[in-house]
Amino acid sequence: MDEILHHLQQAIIAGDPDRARELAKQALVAGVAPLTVIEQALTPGMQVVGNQFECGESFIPDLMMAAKAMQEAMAVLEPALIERQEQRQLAGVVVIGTVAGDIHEIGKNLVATMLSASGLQVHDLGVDVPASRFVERVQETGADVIGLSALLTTTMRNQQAVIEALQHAGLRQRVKVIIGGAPASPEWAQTIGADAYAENANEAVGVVKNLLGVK
Ligand code: B12
Repeated sequence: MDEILHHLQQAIIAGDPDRARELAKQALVAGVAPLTVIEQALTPGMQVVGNQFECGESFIPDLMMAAKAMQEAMAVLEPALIERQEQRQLAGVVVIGTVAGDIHEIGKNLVATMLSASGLQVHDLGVDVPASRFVERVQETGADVIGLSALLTTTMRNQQAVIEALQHAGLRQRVKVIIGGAPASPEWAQTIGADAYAENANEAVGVVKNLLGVK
């Protein structure tokens, strides 16, 4: 099992989507829990690539290939994650997306997957989502919670723009707002009037359930 996870982590670092997909399948066949695969192979693999990028040891095409490899592995793991929770009743409705101007999606996808896996109905709006689109989807779905991801210091202010748009639409009291992404913080959440912040996908599940008052 450890060997498969090690090879999978290496496939993420090497940006090899085919191998990542195959190794994710092998891990499931070997009986490894999908969450363990994510936490012990995919996330640390992406962290290595991120560190290499920050040190100038890898470049944007390398990042994109690593991201593609992670997404291929996630496509294998996601149904298994959700299947494990399929008997549970939906505990609430979440609208999630990456804010305008920002195309980072890996972390947001992970949060969306974990929330689905924990029994919530999740509407993922994708990346580069304008504030008006968040408002529309909250109206259409009657969402209880809205999740706003931002990975850039230049786009984190668009988390605030969404909160303002909700206020203008008279929806702010009806929906809880949780923010996340590398530059976000509990202090930033407080500054912009969000209800909560979570540092990672695991924490997000607990925080969202707390906001909804469910166990
Ligand atoms: C992969 C990556 C890319 C990929 C994205 C591919 C994709 N499909 O998503 C590509 C190559 C496209 C890219 C592009 C760019 N990137 Co980039 N990228 C990264 C990198 C290396 C990793 C991000 C990642 O996926 N991490 C893995 C995931 C699992 O972690 P995560 O995103 O942090 O998410 C977790 C938490 O933050 C949290 N979370 C995330 N969202 C949410 C939402 C909610 C509601 C909650 C509760 C929690 C939560 O939970 C997640 C899971 O645990 C980071 C560096 C880093 N170490 O973070 C730079 C980084 C974010 N990028 C950066 C930059 C500058 C760019 C570019 C501007 C580069 C350029 N010059 O073109 C462009 C921006 C394009 C745009 N308009 O968005 C900078 C940002 C600097 C800053 N302070 O603003 C970083 C920090 C790198 C650096 N040090 O310079 N990037």
